[in-house]
Amino acid sequence: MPDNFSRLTRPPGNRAATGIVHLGLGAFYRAHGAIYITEAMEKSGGDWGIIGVSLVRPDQRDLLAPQGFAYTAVELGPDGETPRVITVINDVLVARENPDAVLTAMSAPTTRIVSLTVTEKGYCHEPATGRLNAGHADIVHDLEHPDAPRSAIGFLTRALQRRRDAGLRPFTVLCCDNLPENGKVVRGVVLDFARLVDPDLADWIAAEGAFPSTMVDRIVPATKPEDVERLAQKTGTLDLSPVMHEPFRQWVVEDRFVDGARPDLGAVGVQLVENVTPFEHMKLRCLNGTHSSLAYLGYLAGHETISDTVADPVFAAFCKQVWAREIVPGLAPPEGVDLSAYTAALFVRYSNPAIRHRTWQIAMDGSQKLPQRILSTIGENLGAGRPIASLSLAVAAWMRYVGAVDEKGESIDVRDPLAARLKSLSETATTPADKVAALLSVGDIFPPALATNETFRQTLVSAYQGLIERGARRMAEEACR
Ligand code: CS2
Repeated sequence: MPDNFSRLTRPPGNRAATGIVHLGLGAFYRAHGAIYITEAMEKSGGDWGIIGVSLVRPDQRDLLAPQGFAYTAVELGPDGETPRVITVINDVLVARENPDAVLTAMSAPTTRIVSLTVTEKGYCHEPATGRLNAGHADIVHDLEHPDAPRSAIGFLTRALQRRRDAGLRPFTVLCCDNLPENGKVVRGVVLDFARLVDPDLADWIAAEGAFPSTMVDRIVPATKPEDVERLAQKTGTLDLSPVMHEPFRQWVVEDRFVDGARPDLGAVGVQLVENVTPFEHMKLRCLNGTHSSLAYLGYLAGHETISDTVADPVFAAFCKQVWAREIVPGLAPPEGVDLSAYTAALFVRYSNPAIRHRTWQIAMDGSQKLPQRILSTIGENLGAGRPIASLSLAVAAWMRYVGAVDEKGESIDVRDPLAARLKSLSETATTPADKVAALLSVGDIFPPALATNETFRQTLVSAYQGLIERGARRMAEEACR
């Protein structure tokens, strides 16, 4: 690590008062929402400074505090890198260390929005149904310890309760995770949870709260030590927690905020709409659906990143034909959007060699991602008589991946809340047909109609068999015929 540079510090200047508490201060939010908010205040003012919250680990706070919570967002463009210092974060709290400080910030009268990027698994819901998983260890804990919650859902509900008890208006809950109808999902789990605590509270939240759905898009690969080093060489200043992102960005938000209180998002390119669902479907299925497909197949074929995977002509052709044959035909595009132009632009984004987005990173948490990214498309295609072979190959590749041994016989570091269960299901079964049947029985992932569909099962078995006998690359090639 470079040590001959001075550390980045917050540049002097006005600091906006806090109006937003953000749960889950990962690289994605710092490279997306935080930049839009910065620009909205530059354009139109407002007190929308952000208190970031890390739910568990202190790392982000420890890296950002000595920098006055300033950090660099580096745009990785075709013509090089453009760094920009972002100063919209006023403080970072670590919920596990001091849950009361987080609840206090969320309950402050000046806090009007609580936004979230806590990843798919952070909603403690059942991915197949979208309802609260009341048996989730963190939910059980939070019901017993309401003033020291662990889950985002426990924090949201307790803070809303404190606000109601203090006679304050609720904050708007702004979900920025890749879930379909993400506002509805978070509203549903908060109401399920609140009902277990106090039915009147649930009624108040249902009547007064706002949970607009959003579609978020920007490719943000994890920052690597060499990125930190390169940035320091370029700027002469050491930032230990920069974020790296592609030039493209999109944020589509339903314009339903409590009392209309929000930054001037429309002034900086955020699309404020009535209904975000068509945008979410398009993005989750076209982008995230192929991202996950390329992640499992590409990883098994030995490719380190998405750009490496699509530089391989077999996977480039595979990706394009999945869009054309299996994803786009079932989509109702948002008004004015040409889906073939949209997917062509996605392909250019995937190909950006400056973005070293690892297949292993995208492969994480597949149990939480498959339903909305891939399985919903397969289910609809089956109903409509459209093909499912290539997306089923991607599901079979996920099944092979969670068995935790790659094509060379080396072990895979599978990160997934269900990793242990999936591995043991896969190991206990012997034949491909048994492995497929065992994994299809995981009801948190596969809805019953899909798990019992004979066409789907048979397609998976032959894809799984093919992956073992001929490997991912050959199978992707055959899928294009
Ligand atoms: C990726 C997403 O890691 C993943 O699962 O598919 O983070 C993807 O890069 C973003 O959704 C792009 O907007």
